[in-house]
Amino acid sequence: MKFKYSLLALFFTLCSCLQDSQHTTYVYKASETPTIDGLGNDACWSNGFWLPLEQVWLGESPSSEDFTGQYQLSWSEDALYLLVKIKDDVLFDQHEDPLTLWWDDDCVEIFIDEDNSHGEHQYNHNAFAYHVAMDGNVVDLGLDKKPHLYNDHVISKKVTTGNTTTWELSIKLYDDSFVDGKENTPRKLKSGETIGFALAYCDNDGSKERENFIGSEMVVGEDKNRGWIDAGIFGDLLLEE
Ligand SMILES: [Ca+2]
Ligand SMILES: [Ca+2]
Ligand SMILES: [Ca+2]
Ligand SMILES: [Ca+2]
Repeated sequence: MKFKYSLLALFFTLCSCLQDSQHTTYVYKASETPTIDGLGNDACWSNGFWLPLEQVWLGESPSSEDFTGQYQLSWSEDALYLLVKIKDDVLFDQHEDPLTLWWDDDCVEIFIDEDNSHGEHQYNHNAFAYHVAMDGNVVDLGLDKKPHLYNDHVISKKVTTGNTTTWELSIKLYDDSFVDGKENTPRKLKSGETIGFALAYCDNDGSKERENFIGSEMVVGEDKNRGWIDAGIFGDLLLEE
């Protein structure tokens, strides 16, 4: 009987290990604040250390002509910096209104849980899921369950050459005391802290709905489109000097 319980305990330990499989990324402080111009030629991007954006969250696995993605991260006291290089054969922005079906247009999606608390964040600000549209609008859901623009949270510029678009972004961190429609102060970033983070790209090349959703994190289980609800699937960013 005791053996049976030990096996059961082992099973649940393995399950929790699998659920807790988020990877840790060390992110180094920028010696100089990068200029957000989509060029990616700042000192903080010069080490060439690219991370893959390759986990299929929705749709079939895309061909290399259809989609490839990689990214770099850096930080300062004031913001997290992100350089994203996306190869996408067709850039598609079908909904001009940023608050209409924003996830069905080509967009970069940035998930931030500033205190890495994990947990549910669908209609609260325990974490944010910023959809950065082709025109730079930034959308997430508010406490009223409606989409809002958070354009001052994420500043972005992108440059497209052929099939490749380089997005350069700076992201301010707001904690869970954030109130929609009120004045809120972003918090400072500091060395040694851990931030919950994931990145994704919604790829649509002309369909009614997005064709692929490719994320940075491996999500266990059948339903991999959980980042907009569950901060537990995010990875860990460890900020270093
Ligand atoms: Ca730059
Ligand atoms: Ca594509
Ligand atoms: Ca949180
Ligand atoms: Ca596309």
